[in-house]
Formats: sequence, C-alpha cells, structure tokens
Amino acid sequence: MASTNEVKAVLNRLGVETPSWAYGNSGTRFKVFGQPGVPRDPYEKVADAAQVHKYTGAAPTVALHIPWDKVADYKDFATHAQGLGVKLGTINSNTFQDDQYILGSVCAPDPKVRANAVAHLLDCIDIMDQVNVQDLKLWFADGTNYPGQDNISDRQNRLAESLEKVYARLGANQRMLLEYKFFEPAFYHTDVPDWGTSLLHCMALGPKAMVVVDTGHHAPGTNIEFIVAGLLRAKRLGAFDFNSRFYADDDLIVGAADPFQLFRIMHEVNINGGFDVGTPVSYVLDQCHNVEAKIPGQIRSIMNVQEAVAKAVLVDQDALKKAQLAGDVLAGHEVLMDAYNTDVRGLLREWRSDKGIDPEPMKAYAASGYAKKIATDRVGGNQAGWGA
Ligand code: PSV
Ligand code: MN
Repeated sequence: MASTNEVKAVLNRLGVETPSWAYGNSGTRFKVFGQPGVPRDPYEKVADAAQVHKYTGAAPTVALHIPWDKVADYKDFATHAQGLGVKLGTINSNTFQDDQYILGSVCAPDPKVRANAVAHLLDCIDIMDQVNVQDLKLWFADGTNYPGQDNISDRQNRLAESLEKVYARLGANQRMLLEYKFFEPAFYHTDVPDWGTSLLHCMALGPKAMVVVDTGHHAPGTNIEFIVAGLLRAKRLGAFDFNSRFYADDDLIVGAADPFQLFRIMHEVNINGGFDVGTPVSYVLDQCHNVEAKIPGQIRSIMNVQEAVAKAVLVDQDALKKAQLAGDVLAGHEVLMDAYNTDVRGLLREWRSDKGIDPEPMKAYAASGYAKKIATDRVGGNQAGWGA
C-alpha cells in the first residue's frame, strides 16, 4: 500500500472546483423547488462556494456559467471572490437557452445563428481575459430529433469551422475544453455525442483543445475509466465534470450512485499521471441539488471525491504490477479491492486536522449557523435558478 503521506500529498494538490449553478434552485421539468437562503445573484453564489472551501479546504475555485453569472464588473467580482478566499474558475458557455438555437448553435443550418453562437463564445473568452481564467468549457445541445432533419456531416463541418474561430482567439495560456453527451436535449443524434468525436475535433484544432468527461454523459454500462485512461494516454483529458447518474444525466452527488465506479476512474487517473504535479486535468463538480440542501450537498461531494482519490492512491502499485505481469488475475483484482475496501475516513480527518480545519466538514458547517443566516438575510429579490 502507498503511505499515508503519499495520499496526503495528492490531497494537498487536489482542488475540486464547484459550479455556481449548484447553489441556485434547480429541479426537473416537472418542478423546481425553491429553498430558503438561496443566492439571488452571482456574488451570493460565490459566497456559498467560499463556505464549501472553508469547510473542506479543497474547493478553491468556482465555475461560472455565462450568461447566468453575468455581472457588470468582472474584476470587481473576482476581487469579491478573492476576499472570500476563493477564485473564479472555468467559464462555461451557454448556447442552449436562446430561442434562436432551436435547431442548434454552432452546428445550426442558419449561418447567422452560428455567427451569434461563436460571438457568445468569444465574449466568454473576453471575460476569461479580464479575470485571468484559463478554461473555456463548451457543451453544445446541438443535434437533431429526426432522421433527415439535417445532414450529419454538414453539421460536423459547421462545428469544426465554428470551433476554429474560437480556438484562434484563445490566449497563450488559455484552453478550450469540449464536453460530450450522448443524448438530450436532442434525441436522434447529438453533434458531440462521445469522447471520440470530441477528441477528433480537439486533435484537429491543436494542443489547447482538450476533452471533458462528464461522468453523467454516458450510456448505462459504459466503461468510463477506459475512456479516461485513453484520453490521459493521448494527453487530451482536460477536465472532469463529476456527478452521479442512475438513469440518464441525473446530476446527483458524485460517488452517491456508484462509489466503486468513481474509485475505478480515480485509479486510472492516478496510474496515468492525472494527479501528478502540473497535471493538465481539472476536477470540477457539475451537479444540481434538487431535494437536498445545496451547500452541504457540495461539501459531501468534495468528501466523496477525496475518499475515492485516497483509495486510488492507496493501491499497492508494485503488488499490482507484479500480479499483472505474472498473469495472476485474482491477485491483481485483490490488490485493487484491498484499496477500495480500506476505510479512508480516518486518514481524511487527519488530513483536515493537519490543515487546521474541522475534521468533520458536514457537522462543522451544520453547526456554523450559516444556513440560518442566509435564510434570514436573503429575503426579497429573485432566487437564482438553473437558467439565471
Ligand atoms: C450539460 O448537461 C452540462 O453537463 C454541461 O456541462 C452544462 O454546461 C451543464 O450541464 C449545465 O448544468
Ligand atoms: Mn457537464
């Protein structure tokens, strides 16, 4: 087994970005339930994200979604975040909520619509410039609902042309991260449905284009860790969007549905250099808390990620290699399961104490009175929701 210090060293450099939209109200197409104390603007979302960092010590940045998190003065917004102990992170673009995008955005048949979508993406890079952010994350709702609705190859060409324009605008230290999703909202075909399509576009664009793996964006039974290993091997894994799914893109708490899958993913990340110093992989949550409290939901998620990472780093690499080279199937499997079945909660409590934070983040947050305070303070105004 790896030593406790090795695990702690990885935990020390593992920052997990939380998404601004996790702090707003969310739901399904059936009902969005409002919760007391929910932020009314991006400044309050960042204040909540700062709480997650305060109690976990592991969530130093906040992902933004534009235009949901549009503010008048981004530099002021960044200063506000820094004052609370966090930084602004990935800029997520949004080309899926305007009426003009009914037939797609960067792949739409109408060149004016494509031009507007590209203009939005360039605006996102302007924001990145202002607040010194590295990553632009692209997820396109583009696709078709019926065979014959549009030409699949033409749409790929439009996608490539649009992406080239955006890629050309990236600064020297900026990256374009292309997320895939196999269906929804399009039901017949999606223009970036899988890692292969994303990778093909990234390879054509250049080294600043990398693939995003959202753990909720695969068909049931997909071996996600295989995809992760392959993308790391190709040096094109740019980021994770973590969440859990039981059925489709459920956006539930990471590690809640299948902690063993999360461990297997982290094991591949670990053995393929994804936790090394200077790794290009960023770790981001992409979740919505529809029926549970949002800040504790994020805290729990960070803890789940840390537990999976700790177990993955604990895997005895020498014993594993030995078993694999000897063709000892069951010994190799046992090495992996030994690490998975290790209770790492004590180690994580120790890591938190070392850092001077409470070893029990959920309890410490609950005792802090913050939930009551925001419920009392945040009256009036419009609560933020998925889409604002
Ligand atoms: C799409 O389902 C997605 O995973 C993308 O990352 C979006 O930006 C995000 O969800 C919005 O919730
Ligand atoms: Mn996502």
